[in-house]
Amino acid sequence: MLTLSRLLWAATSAALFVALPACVAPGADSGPPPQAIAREGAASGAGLAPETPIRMVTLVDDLDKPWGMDFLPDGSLLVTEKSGVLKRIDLESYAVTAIGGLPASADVGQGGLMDVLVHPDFASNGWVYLSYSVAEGGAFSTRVSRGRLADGALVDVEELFTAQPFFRERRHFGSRLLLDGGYLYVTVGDRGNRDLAQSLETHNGKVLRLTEDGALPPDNPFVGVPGARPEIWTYGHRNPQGMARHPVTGAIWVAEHGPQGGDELNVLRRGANYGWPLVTYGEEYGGGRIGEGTHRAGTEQPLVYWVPSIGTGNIAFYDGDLYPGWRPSVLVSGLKLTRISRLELDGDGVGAETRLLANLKMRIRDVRTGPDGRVYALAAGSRLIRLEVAEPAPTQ
Ligand SMILES: [Ca+2]
Repeated sequence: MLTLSRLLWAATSAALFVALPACVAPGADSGPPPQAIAREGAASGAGLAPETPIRMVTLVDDLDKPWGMDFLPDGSLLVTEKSGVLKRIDLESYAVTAIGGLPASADVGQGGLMDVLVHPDFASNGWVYLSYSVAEGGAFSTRVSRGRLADGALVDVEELFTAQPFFRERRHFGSRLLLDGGYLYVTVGDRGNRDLAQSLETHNGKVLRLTEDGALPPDNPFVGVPGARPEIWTYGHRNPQGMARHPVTGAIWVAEHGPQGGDELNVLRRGANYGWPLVTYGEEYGGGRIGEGTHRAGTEQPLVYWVPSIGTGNIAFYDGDLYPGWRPSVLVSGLKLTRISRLELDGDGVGAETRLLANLKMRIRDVRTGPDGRVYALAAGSRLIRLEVAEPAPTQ
């Protein structure tokens, strides 16, 4: 991964991007130093091939704080709005209709109606999964329910999971959903109680694994461990809000928000500890060390971390051929350094990074590859956008 061009590229800019080797063994406490350190360059970064010009097309511009989206088999799109509304967008006419029958969610702080996930067998079973915040006695938590979408409304709605315990804090709900191999993966943030990310007694700061019906898989790593929540798949996360399955390796990759600096991209390994708050590449807001550094025995190193933070939203893999010059990549949306970060896949890890849409100053919450092979994103708190190849200006 280390190339001269990357080192030259490193000479030019602002945000630090570090790719760590993908082969760090579970529990490794002192891996080799980062293989590549690149400062994200201006477009003129030395030695880099010119990036394919990409333009952004706004398809819908009046959404109300859209948070998550997923495609239906007919090519239309379901989009959540934080206030508790689920909308269906026809991607031919761009007509927007609200879906009825939603469970009540609590629009508080960073919480609300968050992710939506369409079952891979939706055509036969109709299941749509939702994650959202719920209130109970002035405290809040993250819940996952599903319902069948029929005639513009959810029916047969059932609660599958509620993270425990509830807290009055209104942040770090996590809430990204993924179905893979019949299992439902759910991210839950630390809820602002960072030490709980290291406690197996709560669901906070964890990635959880359930069956797609919400039951407990008997082969989860902490089943039978006294005091441990058996839904836990991995722990030591801060606020994971991006999750996708690698199309080649099948591994699940998760992006999580760091504190000040230290956003991470992690590759999930069953039962592993991702370190928060014992180890981090970030620091306290306003400065100040957190934990004991960047490495610790028994904790996983991130595949990638960002200093300063880009404010990671969702992630999506891309291995299509619609965008000339793109190699298979993972796309990471940014809420703070407003852009989409495209990291080329390199074996089990990543190579060069390219920033997309960085000049537009829009927060990007979710990014997905559509069934048409094009990249869609939720941007600027109101827009559904699509990335298209910019045609060269006609010459006279
Ligand atoms: Ca970590």
